[in-house]
Amino acid sequence: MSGLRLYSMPSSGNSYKVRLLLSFLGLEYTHIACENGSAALAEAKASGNAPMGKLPALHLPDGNILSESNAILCYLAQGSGWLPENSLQQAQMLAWMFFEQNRHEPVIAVRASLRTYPERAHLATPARMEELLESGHVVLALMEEHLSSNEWFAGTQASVADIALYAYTHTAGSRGGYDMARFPALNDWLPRIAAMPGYVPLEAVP
Ligand SMILES: N[C@@H](CCC(=O)N[C@@H](CS)C(=O)NCC(=O)O)C(=O)O
Repeated sequence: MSGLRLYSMPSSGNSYKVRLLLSFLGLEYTHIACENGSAALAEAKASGNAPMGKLPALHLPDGNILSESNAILCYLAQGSGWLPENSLQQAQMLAWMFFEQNRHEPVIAVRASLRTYPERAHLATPARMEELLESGHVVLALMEEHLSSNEWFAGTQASVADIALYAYTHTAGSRGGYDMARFPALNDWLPRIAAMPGYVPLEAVP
């Protein structure tokens, strides 16, 4: 697969998921960086290069544009070991990816963004931050419970569910202020991902 163009936000976990899988797969692509609040982001939205108004957006060589990070992961992973072959494991993988979008990202990424982006600081009331802290610890505890008896989220090897969940979990302590010491199995899983060939950190933007 060549001729891929990725519109992505350097600081965003959703965009990082796609950059990480592209790197694991060894796929070349052109990267268009559109940081939060930048003119490049406004231009990407206005020009239709981010058709759903959000990043990441992956432009395929045939002109199709894919939105939604987890959908992009599933597309890119076709035919690779990052998608389990067995339909039960595929459903388990999707369950964790829906969990990531419905329960994890809206809490853990949101708390991190309230602490990171100055223009959002006025939304970080003590009550909201406390609520996001408590609900985030519940989400992380669910992951911890699974990882206490499983090496990966679905199947016997890493899948795109692991990438989806890794993106905002690996910075949950540093950016989100979560107490990661409570989650030993999570702390074992994070370096398993980072040790895989082709791994790139969030900050390594092409
Ligand atoms: N569910 C979407 C969420 C995408 C999303 O919220 N992207 C944010 C960055 S994390 C964005 O593009 N924000 C720019 C804006 O809203 O103006 C996905 O997983 O791709």
